[in-house]
Amino acid sequence: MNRYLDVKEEVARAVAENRPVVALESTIISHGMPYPQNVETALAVERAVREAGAVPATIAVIGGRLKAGLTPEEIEYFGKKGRDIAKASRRDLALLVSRGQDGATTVTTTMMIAYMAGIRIFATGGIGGVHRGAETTMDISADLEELAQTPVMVVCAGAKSILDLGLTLEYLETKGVPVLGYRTEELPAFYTRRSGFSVDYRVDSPAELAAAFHAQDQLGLKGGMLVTNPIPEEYSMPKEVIDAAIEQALAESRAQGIHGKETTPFLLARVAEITGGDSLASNIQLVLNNARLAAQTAAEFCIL
Ligand code: PSU
Ligand code: MN
Repeated sequence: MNRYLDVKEEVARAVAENRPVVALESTIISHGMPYPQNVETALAVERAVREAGAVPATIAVIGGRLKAGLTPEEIEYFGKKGRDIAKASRRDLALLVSRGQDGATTVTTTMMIAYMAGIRIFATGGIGGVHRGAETTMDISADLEELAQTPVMVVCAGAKSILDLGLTLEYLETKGVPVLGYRTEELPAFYTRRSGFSVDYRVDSPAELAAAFHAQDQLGLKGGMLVTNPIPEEYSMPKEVIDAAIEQALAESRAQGIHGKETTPFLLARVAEITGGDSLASNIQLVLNNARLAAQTAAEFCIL
């Protein structure tokens, strides 16, 4: 076991006994939603995982320790400190550890720490990807490279169209990452169920998802698998509303010269502010929906 890793007792026991565990990220808490809804959501997501029969393991870096499984007090701490906690991607881990600092884990570092802890299934809201204009900025999320190399299944609601979804799919294809649609042929776009882009495969049950991931493992293929689960119809947002908010946020980000690791949090926060409470309510519901699917899939994966 990695000497910098602390696996919460309940999580370690479940992993050792081959019971279902679902990893959850902490950037969504510190950078993805405002306080106190971020804490309420993180706790509700953990409850949803439990109700679906799995053990939740929210992942973060605290005082330079890699944590697989947080206490409610630690979740409160990450929510309250919000953007004062460093967003931790792969390139940040060594420095956070050597300096004994805190970090909110993105999809990338959550996958890494989950895998170190023996956790194979991870639920979140949306992944990072190829940004619009990446042909000049080269802004491509490390999440895509992590999906290419770390064998963890990521259950998400697609990606927000703050990204170039077409280029994101091309990148994943190049890297050999299967993109599955849960009960859909079309890639969902986070707040909306449709994007106009096709997924690689439609999959209709948690058992089928688990079987695909198991086969990938047995084949010795090293990378991850991306499961895209559309937001439930009743919580999805009108496409025009969300598109207009995204265009406005992108224009502001360009005007203010936002770049690097600030881009995604800036765009997420502005879209949430422009659309008010509506997008936050949708965001919460889609994460809960993903947590349930991940828990069901983890239960199926355990018995293979
Ligand atoms: N997209 C969302 N919500 C999020 C993120 C992305 O809709 O919370 C977060 C995730 O933690 C993701 C990270 O891993 O942003 C990607 O950041 P970047 O684009 O800087 O790699
Ligand atoms: Mn980036």
